[in-house]
This record gives sequence, structure tokens and C-alpha cells, in this order.
Amino acid sequence: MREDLDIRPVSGAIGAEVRGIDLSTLTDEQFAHIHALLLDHLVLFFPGQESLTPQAHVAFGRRFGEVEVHPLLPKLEDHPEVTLIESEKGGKADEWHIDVTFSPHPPIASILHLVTCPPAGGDTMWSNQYLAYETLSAPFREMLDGLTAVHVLRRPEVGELSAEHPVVRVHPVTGRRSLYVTRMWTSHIPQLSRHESDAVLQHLFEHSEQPRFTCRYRWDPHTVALWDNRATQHLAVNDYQDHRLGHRVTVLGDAPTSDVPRRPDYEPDGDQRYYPRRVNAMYGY
Ligand SMILES: O=C(O)CCC(=O)C(=O)O
Repeated sequence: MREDLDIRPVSGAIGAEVRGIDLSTLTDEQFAHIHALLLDHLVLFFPGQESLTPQAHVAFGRRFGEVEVHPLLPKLEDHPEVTLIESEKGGKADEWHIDVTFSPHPPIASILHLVTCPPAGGDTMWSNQYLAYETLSAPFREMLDGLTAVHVLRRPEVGELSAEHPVVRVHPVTGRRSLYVTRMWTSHIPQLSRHESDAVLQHLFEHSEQPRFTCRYRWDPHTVALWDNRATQHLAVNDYQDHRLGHRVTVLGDAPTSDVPRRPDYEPDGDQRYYPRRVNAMYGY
């Protein structure tokens, strides 16, 4: 029931903690309420979800859509849809990122159940990419609205995976525009010269990661975070040595869209073209 939920924003920009709900026994009405809260707050935290088994976790994800089997990261035995985010096995995603933007259909949402966390440290930060877009100047927004960016993952196991998406995407449910480039995966803007692309992306990365757009969440074991991957970025703070383990279920999405004319066929001439692509980080998030 709506009136049983205790909802507390965790910062002025993004995120709310939700108490009084058991994610393993959700009714349709409760799910609809959570979905509406997610669109408003972009990341929700649900403490005290000890009863969320891997099956219940996957079932919660399936309420939003088809769930992903991640191309790279380790999985829970018997539950390939549950990705393991484990500190000792490369699971320290300490660079700002949007999940899996190197795919043509990046996830719409991720659900992270923190099973074990260090006694101190290991917080996660999220940044509101609607605000990042809306706080740019109008002429700069107008230029970005017409551009695309290439997102690349290079790993020996999979070779190169890449996708091209609008620099500014329109959220399919809210209709709001958000900045959609990310330090971990975005390689270049093909319509700009190499120097322009590097300078614009560097500015956008720094702009979108500003503390004023973010929240920072201190975990307790069995807290679950649910975020909208279409309008946020996140980063796991790497300031701890102890064991940290999370189970993540990720919900697949559509191709990001933009409602303004793009310039897919325009490329700078010859030497002005972007070459070579920036080599990005090693993670598969
Ligand atoms: O470990 C965390 O807190 C965040 C993990 C992460 O970046 C991800 O699941 O994409």
C-alpha cells in the first residue's frame, strides 16, 4: 500500500531511500508505485532485503523487461542472469559509467543487491544526467542535440564491441533529455574533428560528474539499489580493502533515441577525422 512506504531523498539532486517494502513479495500495485518513484528519483535504495533470493531478484528484474546475461562478467552458479560484482575479481568500477553503452541496446535499469560490504568505505555514487544536460548553455545544448557518439569496449575475450548513440537521448517514458556520454566507454563524436571531439567530451565528462548532480550512498548488507540507466551515471568508490560482493540483475533496453535531427552522414574531411579511438578502461560494466 502506498501509505506504508517511507520515502526519503538522499540528496538534493538524485536518489531516495524506500523503507516498508519487501521486494520478494511485490504486488502489482507496489511495483507500479516503485516504477513511478524510479522515474522521479532515478535511483532507489531498499534497505533490509534479506529475503531477496536470486530467483526473487531475477523475478523483480523481469517486471521491468527482459533481463541480460552479461557478455563478460562472472555469474552466480545456476543463475546466469545474476552478475557477480566482487571486489577481488575486478568488481571495482571506480570510473564514472553508464552500464553497457557499447551495446546497441543498453540496459534500461540495473538492480544491485549488496550481499557483503566492508565495515567502512565501498560507497557508490550516482549522477543525474537530466540535470547535467539542463545546466549546459542553450547554444551548447543545441549543438549537442544534433550529434552522436561512439561507445567502445575492447577486451581480448570479446574483441571490440561498439555502438553509436545520440549524445543527448530522450527518455522514452518521461520525454526529458539527458546527457548520454560516459568516461568509461565513450570514444568519440564522429561528426567533429579529433581535437573538437576530445575537448567536447572532456568537458562533458567533467561537467556531468560534478558533485552538485550526485548522491553518495553508504551501504548496509542486503540493501538493494535500483537505478534508471537511461538518465544516470554511477561510480563505485574504491577506498577499501575488505571483501565486497554484490548481485546485479540488469534489464535490457531499446536503442536510445533523440527527437532532433542528427547528422549521421556528416564526417570531417581527411585528417580532421577522429583517429585513432581512445582506448578505454578494462571493465565490462
Ligand atoms: O559496485 C557498485 O557499487 C556499482 C557496480 C557497478 O558499477 C555496476 O553494477 O555497474
